[in-house]
Amino acid sequence: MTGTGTDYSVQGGIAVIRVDNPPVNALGSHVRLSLNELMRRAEADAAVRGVILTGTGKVFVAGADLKQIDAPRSGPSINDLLAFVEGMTKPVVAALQGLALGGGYEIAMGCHARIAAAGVRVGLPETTLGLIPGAGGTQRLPRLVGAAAALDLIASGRQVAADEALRLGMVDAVTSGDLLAEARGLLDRVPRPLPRLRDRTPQGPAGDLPSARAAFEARAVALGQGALPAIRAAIAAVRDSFDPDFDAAIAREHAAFHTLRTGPEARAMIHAFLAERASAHVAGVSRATPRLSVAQVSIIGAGTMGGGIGITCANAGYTVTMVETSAPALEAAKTRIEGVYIGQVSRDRLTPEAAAAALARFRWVQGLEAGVAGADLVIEAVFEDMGLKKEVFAQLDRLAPPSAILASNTSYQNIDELAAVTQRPDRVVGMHYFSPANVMKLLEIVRGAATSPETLATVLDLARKTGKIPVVVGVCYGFVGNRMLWLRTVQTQRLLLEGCSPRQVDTVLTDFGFRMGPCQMGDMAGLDVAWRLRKARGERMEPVDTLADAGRWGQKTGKGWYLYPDGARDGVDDPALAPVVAEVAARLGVTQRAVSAAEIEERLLYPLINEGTRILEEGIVERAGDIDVIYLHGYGWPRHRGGPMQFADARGLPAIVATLDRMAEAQGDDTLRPSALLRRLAATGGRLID
Ligand code: 3H9
Repeated sequence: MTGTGTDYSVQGGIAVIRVDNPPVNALGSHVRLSLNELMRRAEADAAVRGVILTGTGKVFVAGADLKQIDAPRSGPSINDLLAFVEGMTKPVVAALQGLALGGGYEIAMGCHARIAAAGVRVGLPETTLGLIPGAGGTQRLPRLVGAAAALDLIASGRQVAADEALRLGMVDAVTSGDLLAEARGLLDRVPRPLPRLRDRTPQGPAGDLPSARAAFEARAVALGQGALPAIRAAIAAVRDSFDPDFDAAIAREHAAFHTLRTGPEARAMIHAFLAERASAHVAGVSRATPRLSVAQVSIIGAGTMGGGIGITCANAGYTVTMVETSAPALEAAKTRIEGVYIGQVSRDRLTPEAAAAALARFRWVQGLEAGVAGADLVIEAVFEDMGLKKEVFAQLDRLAPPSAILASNTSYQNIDELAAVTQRPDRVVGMHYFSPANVMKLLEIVRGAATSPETLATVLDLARKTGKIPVVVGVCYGFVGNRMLWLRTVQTQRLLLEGCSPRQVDTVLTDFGFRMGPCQMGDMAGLDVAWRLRKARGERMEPVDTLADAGRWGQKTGKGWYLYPDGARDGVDDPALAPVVAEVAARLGVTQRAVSAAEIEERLLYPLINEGTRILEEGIVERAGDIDVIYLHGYGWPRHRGGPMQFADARGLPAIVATLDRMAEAQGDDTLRPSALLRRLAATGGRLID
């Protein structure tokens, strides 16, 4: 590779321009400037009769450089490049040797013809980042595949395999032979005058668009609020492709792209994309870190959580031993797990063969000794009780092969204390799955003080192989997600006491973009769960425990914060609830009042954010983005709001600090005071996200 991110060579009268900008050949400014220059060089070189544009590695070009998306631009743009290519006297063929996404596929559309290696995928995923294609994609794709199909591809952002791309007309040829040789052949066949998409009119009657538009707007709503501005802009831009003034439509597309790029949704969604990738980088772990080989996983405790973990492992090809203390418990687990597979087959999520193959990977064993013999990884998923967990860990250490990793699925407990009861603290780690474990993507991987890089690397690999999004966190009570969520729980209860209805509280969060609010979540999970734990500890939380006392446990008892007549899943408001809560408030001396939606939002989110900054301060996570990944994938934080840390930056740290101070005063609760980190960043104009 040269410093330009490109390579240029002339072979037999054909200039081959190769993008070579690892890791994904993104269109950084150096690549953009160099492509502009190299096309001009090829056009000017009398010895060149045609140009092949190709890439290096698995990716042709992954599109705009998202890490530079905010950098000021100078020099010719990709639109300038494509306008130049379309005006060239020599044919240019895009030879797609790997994925062509976003700006990458837009460049290919600006060439005179396109050929793809078999196995290549192409697509315009910009809407998934809150953007629209901004280098002519909304104008050229309708001319290639028709307006309705173009809108479908742009609004879904889906990647299209080579065969389908050929069928749709997105590429002119697909080859499993020598791509460059085939591209040369295609160059010779390009008709004269050179075909330019700008000269075509979009295929398909313009009249089709209104109905397509309605369908896409409906889809946009279903996708969530984050996608809406981008999808609406995409609909408008594709409609614009019927304007015969191509250059004017391109200019409008560019303006719309720019508006979205600098808007809140795209900023948040691009951050989410990059944070997900950044969280894969873990201090002390690299590709060179040795891995322990894992084929057999033993799961101790075959309850709902253990069963879910077993399913994810079996689906990924591991042999899974489910371990229980009694035969009936094992039998119940077996029935439950088989039920999950039957459900997946009946919903067409899995073929009967795949379900049978996964089930065949399970072994059902009673007792620890037989259960962990031969295990490479043991995941403990017993009742959340430290005494019990320590006992289990001490036994596991005696019984499991000395090389085996011992993981705990605890949601709260101290991994170092568990490691201390074993002779292999380097091989002890936390694997905090979220319920239901076979569905939820997030996995908090808890690194203890002694956890070795090999152990971490091994469980990280397993997590990815099982389709999880792992985030490494340090030891603290509740780790990252639950520790922060507790602050929201406290505020929810205080808001309810102060006179907010469950609906008011929930609506603020669903308007924010969450699928559910805290009361709806509580009703779903069961209000009795935490109530029982508190009772055992002699603690109380109001008003929720008054509801639990009265048997209002949520959906399972037909009433909780809401009523669920006839087993309904969506709760209806209960007029009898407010007086019950008002009585508790009066007993506790809490004055009820009208609380604004803005205050509810601040109280539900700012203390949680504040706790996130303490977690960051304590080094429990490596970077603020890791907290966001945890909230995006484990707690339903809407993607177009970036995650709690990105949201805090966007909202403005000084405003959050001032509000937290006010809240601490008003509630007489100094734990609500802003963290030192938050205060410092707010005072110095700093940000949580680098
Ligand atoms: C666009 O094109 C706008 C245009 O319409 C208009 C302007 C021309 N930029 O995902 P991975 C990094 S919008 C910068 O783990 P994989 C990533 O952060 C763009 N960096 O690999 C990571 O870095 P690190 C439309 C990027 O093999 C490394 O590459 N395009 C970009 O699993 C590896 O990433 C898209 O939305 C980027 N565009 O998957 C495509 N992409 O090593 C976005 C990745 O520091 N990209 N990185 O952690 C992808 O979907 C996947 O990365 C891809 C490879 C499928 C390409």
